[in-house]
Amino acid sequence: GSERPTERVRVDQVGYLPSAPKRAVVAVESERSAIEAERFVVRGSDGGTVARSGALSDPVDDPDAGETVRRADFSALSEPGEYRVAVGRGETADGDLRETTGESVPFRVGADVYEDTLADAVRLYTCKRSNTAIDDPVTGLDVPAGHTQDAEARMYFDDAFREEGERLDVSGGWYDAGDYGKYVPPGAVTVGQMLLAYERYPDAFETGQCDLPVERSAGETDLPDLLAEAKFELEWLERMQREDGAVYHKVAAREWPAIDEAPTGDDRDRFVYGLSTFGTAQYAAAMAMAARVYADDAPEFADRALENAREAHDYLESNPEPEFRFDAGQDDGSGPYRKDTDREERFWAAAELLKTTGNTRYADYLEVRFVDLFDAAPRAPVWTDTLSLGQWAYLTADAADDARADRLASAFLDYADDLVADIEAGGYRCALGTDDYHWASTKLALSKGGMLLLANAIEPDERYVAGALDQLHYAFGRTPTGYSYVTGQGTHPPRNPHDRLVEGTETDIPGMVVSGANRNGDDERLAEFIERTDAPPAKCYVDATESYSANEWAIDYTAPIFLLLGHAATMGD
Ligand code: 9MR
Repeated sequence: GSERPTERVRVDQVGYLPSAPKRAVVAVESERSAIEAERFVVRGSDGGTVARSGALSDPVDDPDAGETVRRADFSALSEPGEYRVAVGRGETADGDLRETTGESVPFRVGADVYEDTLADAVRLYTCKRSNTAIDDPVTGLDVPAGHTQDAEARMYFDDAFREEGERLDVSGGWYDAGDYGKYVPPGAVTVGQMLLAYERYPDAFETGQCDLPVERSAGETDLPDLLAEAKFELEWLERMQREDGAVYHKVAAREWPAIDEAPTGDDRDRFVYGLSTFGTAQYAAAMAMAARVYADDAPEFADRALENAREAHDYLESNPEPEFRFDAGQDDGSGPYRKDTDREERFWAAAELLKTTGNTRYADYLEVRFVDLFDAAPRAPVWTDTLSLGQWAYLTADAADDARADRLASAFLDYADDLVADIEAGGYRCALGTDDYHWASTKLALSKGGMLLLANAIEPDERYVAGALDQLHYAFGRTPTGYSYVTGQGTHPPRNPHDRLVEGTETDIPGMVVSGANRNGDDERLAEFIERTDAPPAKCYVDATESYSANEWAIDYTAPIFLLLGHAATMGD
């Protein structure tokens, strides 16, 4: 691992928008030490001029961080530039501190502060295209197409249509994470979150905004980069659909490649495994969204996507019981992504189809099968639970029942009000509760932030927007560890992500959101750290390659960032 950050004043290491609230957090007391700090100053990063100063807030206990913190509020600073926040005591004649006891890393204020991050996040997926030659001048990534064996992957088992051992072309799609597996649930949810961000903030996502390191195929050339990238995954998802509409679960080998194996070095046989109704439903939802989003720019593709969604939904209607088709040995070289219920996903699928087609048969299906879910409290979407994506689709559908849509809208506002209260009570303004510091906690914080923006679309409220931006600030380094949890962003990003492509090609790929603080220590390296340091939940993090439960990235960890960065782009205008 790398040296842990030592600054006691934590800021968003990327920066702040001129018009947005700006806060730094200083740990005045923690498990190991205390510092005296009453005032803050914001200095130009040249070290000289004082741009802003003031009193720190009263101390707040943040038990998840094991700290007492005070906050510096410098929201009124809107002049673009590079700054640091310093804290300490006393006041000199020119308004500076008499004694400085702590200082932040430098950060920027500017309308464009997150532009590069957004470009990094989009092109990251391109770099992660499987079976694709990538020659990228930006990252230096230069890999021939790996896993060409995906063009003739073997069916592991499928009693309905194919024989064991039969071949299927499942090339394309992104590698899931630090491994080379390709899985339907996180793939469909990631695409869903990208398309949702695009639908909310179409102007934030442009054609040519990130200089993609691949030749665009015909039909992709006029698409905004984000949509070109999502389409690449959607085309892989299509290949995973069976003739009867059901969707296979994943593509992987029977053993894990070593951590430093480059894609071309891994010539293990690849298999198509499993099938699930929850994954089939997530597929149907993503395809139904694609039918709307691509209708103008890629109409043929949009029509096909709708057909795919309908067929998947027909399968679900004729197979009402949840099914997770598991064959012995299928998890030997890949993650399980297992879920044994599928109600939230069926809800999402039918709601997206209703929104896209206006056909009330989908509304009827929801009424008959899932009426209780109209009144279930919204929850931040993740691959294990996409209910709120369905609720959002329903409440924004023209064909929705007005009374139900209104009730759902107020449920989103209730969710947002509760979350804002939690955010305001915590020292770091992080949306995570004590139990949320588990595997992929950063993703959850971002996803919760996105829920606030959906609420804001229902009823604009600056507290919602501020709370959403606070989750970006967390991801970009205003954290109890002092780390940014996104590669390439800020002064202290993860430098040793658990990632085979990075490790095997010795490149750095910016824009990867890593799992982050994980109190459960689900790998040996992290467990040892927690045991040795007795770290509080929000500090259970190591920047170490071996730690796959704290420092791995995944397609669905970065996905919720697009909604947040999309909104931020509209504020920078
Ligand atoms: O992101 C997944 C997390 O929610 C689960 O708790 C964890 C254990 O099953 O798996 C994570 O997903 C991994 C997947 O199974 C395989 N590819 C890497 C993913 C990120 O660690």
